[in-house]
Amino acid sequence: MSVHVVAARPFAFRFETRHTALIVIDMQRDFIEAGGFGESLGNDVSRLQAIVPTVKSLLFACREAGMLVIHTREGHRSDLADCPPAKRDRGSPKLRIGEAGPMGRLLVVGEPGQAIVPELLPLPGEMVIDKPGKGAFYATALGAILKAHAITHLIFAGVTTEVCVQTTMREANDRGFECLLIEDATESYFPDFKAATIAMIIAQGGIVGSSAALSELTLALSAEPVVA
Ligand code: TIU
Repeated sequence: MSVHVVAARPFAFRFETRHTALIVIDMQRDFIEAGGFGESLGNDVSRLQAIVPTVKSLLFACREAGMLVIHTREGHRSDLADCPPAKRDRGSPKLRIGEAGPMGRLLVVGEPGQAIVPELLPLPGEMVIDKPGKGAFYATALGAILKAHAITHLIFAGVTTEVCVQTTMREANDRGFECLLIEDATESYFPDFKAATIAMIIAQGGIVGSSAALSELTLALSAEPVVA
């Protein structure tokens, strides 16, 4: 076994690249650009735009290391059959899921706003998982795909930290995956919520997993793997 060791908090993340996948959550125009779903909820999307270069560097590092890369996109069928009224009708957004905005129908699969931002487009062969919920395991093939690739370790990035990223990380935790959050490659519309999410993940001895900066991951990948 050749193992890389990331100096993460609260414990080191030890992983083999062939059993590890990068999961980039929902880096979609609908959350990151003006006129999308995120803005319709009253959020300032510029906070999320700021992490795009870091996520790009993370993608580059994981691709170079030969790791499996999976992208997720939140989105619903065009007939909204998989969008429960409890999700669509809550709050008082400017536009609701399925209504037309400047980037097409909000959070509908295949609409321009549901696409991943151009800077982070998947490479040919990289998997894209459309998910109707916050967690990427719910109502998707993610679990089966990870099993088929013998993946045991997951590295997480994307948006938003306390909603889809944390939900997916918790789902993964319950399914037995070792999880690492790259804290400068995730963001929230609410800085306090991002900080609280990282604190929650790493508290109690790493109750959901561990957390590290991208620089700590790239350092681990550039070092000779430890033979264990
Ligand atoms: N609103 C919010 O913070 N997030 C979402 O609705 N979805 C994701 O986090 N992807």
